[in-house]
Amino acid sequence: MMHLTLVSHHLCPYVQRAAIVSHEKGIDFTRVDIDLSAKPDWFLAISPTGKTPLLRVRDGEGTEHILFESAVIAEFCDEIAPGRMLPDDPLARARHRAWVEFASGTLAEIAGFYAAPDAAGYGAKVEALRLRFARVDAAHAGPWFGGERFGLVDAAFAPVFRYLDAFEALLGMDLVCGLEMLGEWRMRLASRPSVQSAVSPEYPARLAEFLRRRGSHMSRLLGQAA
Ligand SMILES: N[C@@H](CCC(=O)N[C@@H](CS)C(=O)NCC(=O)O)C(=O)O
Repeated sequence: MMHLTLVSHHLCPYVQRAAIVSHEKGIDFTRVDIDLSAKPDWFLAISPTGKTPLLRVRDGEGTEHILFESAVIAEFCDEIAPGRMLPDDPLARARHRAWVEFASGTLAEIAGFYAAPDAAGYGAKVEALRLRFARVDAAHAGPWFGGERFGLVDAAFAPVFRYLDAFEALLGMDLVCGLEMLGEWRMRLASRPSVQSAVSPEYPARLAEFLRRRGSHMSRLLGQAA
């Protein structure tokens, strides 16, 4: 019997993927949140990248194994419990992995968006993000990304869409206007229990505070909106 500890940060979107997949697969884990601005020594000693999520896996013999990279952790959680969140067909599976990677790239664009120092950089990120959302809208089958089964691509995009909820609530900004299918997928994801439980009830307030303190163009817009 394995014991899993997910080393996390309360705002980290990559951690949410691992939490969503674990919940979907009925896998129990202990969650330990750390402060990424003052990383504990024990974390730095075991983490090759210094990033969350990190999964500590204690196997049946008591030996600890360290897994890092959210996409790898999500696939591991998928593989250790019955049912599959990736398609069986190799081509479809490869395609889904590519869209998980696309979700990671979208999270990186979002980080660039909320950290953009000026209006020009901010505007460029808005355009880049709109293009990405149009791409994923065209690739999405419905009701979930790959069709009838909730999968790893759904788990990867749920944290992306959670940011959109915050941008809408705080700035009245709609980055997916006109993309009807994507809008429905997003709402379906928001009401999924695994997605809801991947963050704490304090998440929206913490994220708003984080965005306000970036010293970025978005921080200034949030200051004006307050
Ligand atoms: N490619 C990594 C990205 C993880 C990542 O960027 N985590 C952020 C928090 S959301 C982090 O730990 N940042 C701390 C740092 O870079 O020092 C993954 O998918 O797990």
